[in-house]
Amino acid sequence: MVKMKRWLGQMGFNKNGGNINWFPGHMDAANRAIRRRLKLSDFVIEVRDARIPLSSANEDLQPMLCEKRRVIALNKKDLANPNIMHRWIRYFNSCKQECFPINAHSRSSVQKLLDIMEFKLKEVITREPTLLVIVVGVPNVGKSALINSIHQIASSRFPVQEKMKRATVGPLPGVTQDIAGYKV
Ligand SMILES: Nc1nc2c(ncn2[C@@H]2O[C@H](COP(=O)(O)OP(=O)(O)O)[C@@H](O)[C@H]2O)c(=O)[nH]1
Ligand SMILES: [Mg+2]
Repeated sequence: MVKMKRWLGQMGFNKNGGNINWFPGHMDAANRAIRRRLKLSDFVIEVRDARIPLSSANEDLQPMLCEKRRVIALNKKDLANPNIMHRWIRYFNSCKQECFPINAHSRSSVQKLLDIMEFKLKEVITREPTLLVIVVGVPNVGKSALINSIHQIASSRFPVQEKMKRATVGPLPGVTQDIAGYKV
């Protein structure tokens, strides 16, 4: 038993090496691909789960996300305990991190998030006709649901003839396995 413990202790359970490498290559490649796009983005909506706002963050991307104009969307607020969620909001405010609780299925809630984004980008909007907004987050936090709601709001304000490209929403993680672009 003692020998076993020592052996386990010697194994590096970290992504940078050790005998067991739990950080799969495809996750590393995805982070690199996201970083490349983050460089070009005008704004970031980082989606987290309102019930677990720290453990649903992608740690590796945080240093880069901190430098971007971003809002942390605390999604699935309908499933969160409102008292605890408000304590989290106070926590993020004390860290000077802008966060906003949303329900990706609710149009009014997503509209408020868009209003914040529009306000933060108002100076850029006057210069640039096209903006790149990145929606980023770990699997299953509701990125696709949010993108579809944004799409719906946009298409009702500015009706277009072309067919809308929808993001696939699913209850299990890993429904979307690529980085997709959506014109809004
Ligand atoms: N109750 C609730 N469910 C949500 C919300 N947003 C997304 N979901 C559900 O969470 C699951 C994952 O959503 P999805 O958009 O596919 O997550 P993604 O992997 O981040 O793209 C789906 O079953 C959605 O219907 C929300 O605000 N409230
Ligand atoms: Mg998805």
